[in-house]
Formats: sequence, C-alpha cells, structure tokens
Amino acid sequence: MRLFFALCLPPGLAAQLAGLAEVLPGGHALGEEDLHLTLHFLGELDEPRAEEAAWAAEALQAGPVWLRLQGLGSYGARGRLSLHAVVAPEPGLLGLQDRLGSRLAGAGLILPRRRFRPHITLARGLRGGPALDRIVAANIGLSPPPVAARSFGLFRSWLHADGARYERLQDYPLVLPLS
Ligand code: 2AM
Repeated sequence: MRLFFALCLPPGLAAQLAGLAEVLPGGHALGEEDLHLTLHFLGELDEPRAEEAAWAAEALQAGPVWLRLQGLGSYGARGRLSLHAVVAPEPGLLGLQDRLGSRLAGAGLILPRRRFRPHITLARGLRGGPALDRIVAANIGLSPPPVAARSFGLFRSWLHADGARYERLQDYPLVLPLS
C-alpha cells in the first residue's frame, strides 16, 4: 500500500483552491475532496507496518493547526510540472509534523529525509507555459485569512492513468485547545 499522512483541509479552503487549477491546459487538477497537505510520505508498506504507523499516529495528542496560504508555486521538470499553494511554516504546523515524524520513527518506520515544505498540490503533469505563469503571478498575493485544520488522516494513494486517487483509511481529530 502506498501511504501517507496528511492534514485534511477545511471544506471552505478546499473549495477555494480546487477551482484555481481547473482552467490550466493538460495535466490533472485535483478535485476538492483530494486536496491535502502531506505531513509524512510513507511509501509502500505492507499491512503490519501500516498498522504500526496508524497506531503511532493514534497516540499523538494535538490541537488544530493554522493554515496560512502564501501564494502559489510550481515545481518539477518542464512538461510535467505541478502547481501548489504555498503554506506558511507556522510553528503549530511544523510542530505537528515533527511530533508525528518522531512517533513514526519511534515505531521503526523509515521516512524520506526530504525537508518539509508545507504545500497543497493543486494539479500535476502540467506542460507549463504562459497559462501556468499567469496563474502563479495572479495569485502572488493570495493570502486568505488563516483557517484551522482540525484533523489529519492516514491516506492510501491509488495510482491511475488520469492521476492519483486518495482513500482516507484513518482520521485523527486534532482536538486539544488551539495554540
Ligand atoms: P506532492 O503533493 O508534492 O506531489 C501522495 O502522493 C502525497 O505524498 C502527495 O502530497 C505527494 O506530494 C506526497 N509524496 C509523494 N511522493 C513523495 C516522496 N517521495 N516524498 C515526500 N512526499 C511525497
């Protein structure tokens, strides 16, 4: 199973973001229900390891975290770029990612060493060019009021020819008082 932990987006934010990438030619825009902010990518795990990951997350006690957008960005090689919303590295968000990572490492899971750059991917497989540049430039000041993410999940990724689909296997509410 290809698994990852990600923050679930409040519906208002997901709706706002989902429309942005729809107009881009080529590529696959993610639907509102698929938008997420990855905290830790676990890669392929067998069922026992997946259960260990799920248990490690279960024990985490945390409160909601603020999501503050800071414009859009694109990433990748020309011809298969992705467009994402940049999310500010707020202490609450970094703390949650770090604490979850420690728990997963404590459970013996090996995580990619990639630096955490909080983002929400909106579309993948884009050719690039003026349409993409225009959307990034037009949203340079995109900075809606911060919203609280109140849960994260363990997701399974299903790869399809027309893009990945995500299945939420577990939900972890962030219920301690907001910090
Ligand atoms: P992306 O949005 O930047 O593409 C499911 O694939 C989620 O896991 C996506 O959010 C994706 O990030 C992330 N992901 C995929 N492969 C990854 C990797 N090797 N390291 C870290 N995150 C990865």
